[in-house]
Amino acid sequence: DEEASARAAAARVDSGAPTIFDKIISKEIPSTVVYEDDKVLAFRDINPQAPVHVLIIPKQRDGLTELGKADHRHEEVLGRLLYAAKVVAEKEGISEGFRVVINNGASACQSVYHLHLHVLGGRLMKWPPG
Ligand code: DGP
Repeated sequence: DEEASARAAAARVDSGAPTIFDKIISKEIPSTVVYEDDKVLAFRDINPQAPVHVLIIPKQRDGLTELGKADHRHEEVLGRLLYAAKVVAEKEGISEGFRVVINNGASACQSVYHLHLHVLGGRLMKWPPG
């Protein structure tokens, strides 16, 4: 109904509140980790949109609720995230064709406000995306 969809939309706005990804980082919520180092964690998306669908997140959110909030201090971790996407693609055997996506903000369907890259592959990735 209308109230439920208004609530859902409000929940998709960047409030700066902790997200479920904190509990994934702390392992309070289980996830299937495919790559991890000191700065980033990569795990399988719970709702995969392709045969391979991995999320890559900074272990320290540090204000990076969304890409649009990035500051110069985030440049290093942004590079680490993108490089991790390449490493994950290799590990998953999709180096030949894969897609990296960042949904930024409610109108781009961002639902978790802890910056994350989607790495998608294992099928033909059509263009343009929806
Ligand atoms: P986005 O819409 O770009 O904010 O993507 C958020 C993604 O996070 C979405 O594809 C589903 C995924 N997700 C949400 N909650 C969980 C969870 O608890 N575990 C895992 N593995 N993925 C989750």
